[in-house]
Amino acid sequence: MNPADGTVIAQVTEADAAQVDEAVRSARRALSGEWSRLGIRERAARLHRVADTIEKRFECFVQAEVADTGKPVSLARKLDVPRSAANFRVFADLVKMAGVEAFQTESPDGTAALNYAVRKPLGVVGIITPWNLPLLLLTWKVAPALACGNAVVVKPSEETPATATLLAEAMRDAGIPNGVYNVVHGFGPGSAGEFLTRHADVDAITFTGESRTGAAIMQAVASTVKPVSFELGGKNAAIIFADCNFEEAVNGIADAVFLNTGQVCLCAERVYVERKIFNSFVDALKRKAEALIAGWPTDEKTNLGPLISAQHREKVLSYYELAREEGATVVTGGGIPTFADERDRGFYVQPTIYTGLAESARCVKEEIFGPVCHVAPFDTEEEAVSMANDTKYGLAASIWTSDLKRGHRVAQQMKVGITWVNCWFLRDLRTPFGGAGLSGIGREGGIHSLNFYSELNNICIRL
Ligand code: NAD
Ligand code: 6OD
Repeated sequence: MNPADGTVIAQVTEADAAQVDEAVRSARRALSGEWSRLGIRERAARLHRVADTIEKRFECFVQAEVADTGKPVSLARKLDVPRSAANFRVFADLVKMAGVEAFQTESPDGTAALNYAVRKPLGVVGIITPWNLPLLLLTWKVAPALACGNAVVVKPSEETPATATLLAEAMRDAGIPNGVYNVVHGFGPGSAGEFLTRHADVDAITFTGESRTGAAIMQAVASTVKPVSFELGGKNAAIIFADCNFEEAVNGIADAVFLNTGQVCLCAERVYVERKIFNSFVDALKRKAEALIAGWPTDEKTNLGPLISAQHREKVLSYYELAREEGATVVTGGGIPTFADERDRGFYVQPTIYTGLAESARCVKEEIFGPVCHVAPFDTEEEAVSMANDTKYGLAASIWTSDLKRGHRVAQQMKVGITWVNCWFLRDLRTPFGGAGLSGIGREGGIHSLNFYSELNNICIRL
């Protein structure tokens, strides 16, 4: 469905259990075919070719991403499609460079040995991904899984089926053997997602999505003891000190709150601002929110798209209502924009800023996943750290200050997987990525991805 006007774009076939099984068997077969005989260099070369193909068909991927999500075309061009090609390049290069551990062993009785580890594929990896950055998050997992020699069965979100399908064409064109990359479409519970997690011949599950879906998947994989990697939800904090570069901080927080209509797991929904600059910061952020252009996704000037679906809009609007009930002051937004054209049938909401909520309010505690934040003042560094850490989630934080000593000090106290200082969503794909608490299990990125997507076999040779 086109989130900008609610029209149906395409029909997608929902895979039943037999089709998921066929996909898993296809992946298993591929593991004993040509794919298993390629050396690392050739595997890496083919992943570079996948990246080349994405770049060659750049506009096709952009159009598919926009059709899937309703995000502004400028964002798909700047973020999603280039990052997807980069995911293949980075993991292709990394797998060629990655070493293994080796130890010279001396036992107390004088026996000497050499221990070294070799990296083997896990086998068939099930990959389940969400709708917010569908191509970016899918390739973030497919690329390292293939780099390590696995075959994959992917189950993209039911909201965003197009780019995963198009990627299959890129795989074929890049010479990835049949069966190495398999796509099944469908929903989660009682559908393709659950069939994949429960399949006895799937060796591992890597999942990005909501924390409670992570819990359901964990139960599903328990009986077959599959390794899991979970990248889950967040309720991320930003801390803005009075000594920050004001303009950079306002621009950075406007991105951190409103990018992709707030549908990025790393978005800041809790903004803590030192009291001395609180009023001026809220005013400046309000101006930023009100300057956003909620246009058609295909219009180059648009920088605020619709939410993904009617159902998700209901959820976000229920929090807008709850915020009022909880006593919030509405600085801006809080409703639905009107356009007097077809967009009135789409899933837009106004970018929204609240102040005045208690820290215990549900709107301050629960992930909303829309273009919305609550801004609260603080007086001391300790108070800011304590409020930022007062959450069951632990994905990301950002700190804004000119005092780098303070930047390090506060960053090191954040109970999260990633802390940015004077920036947000600035990525280096070699770094560990993941969350604490309800935000996930494990780390991906760089060597962490290679470690998850491979089985290490330690070999001990008596000398
Ligand atoms: P979701 O959990 O509803 O769905 C994600 C995927 O899981 C979809 O493909 C869905 O069909 C599938 N699924 C749902 N129930 C399932 C089940 N029981 N078994 C197997 N598969 C199942 O998430 P969403 O609404 O698509 O995405 C938004 C959420 O994802 C937010 O909470 C956001 O914070 C989170 N997210 C986290 C990260 C991260 O890196 N930590 C990144 C992006 C999104
Ligand atoms: O940048 C990444 O690698 C990543 N996994 C981003 C996640 C964004 C969440 O919506």
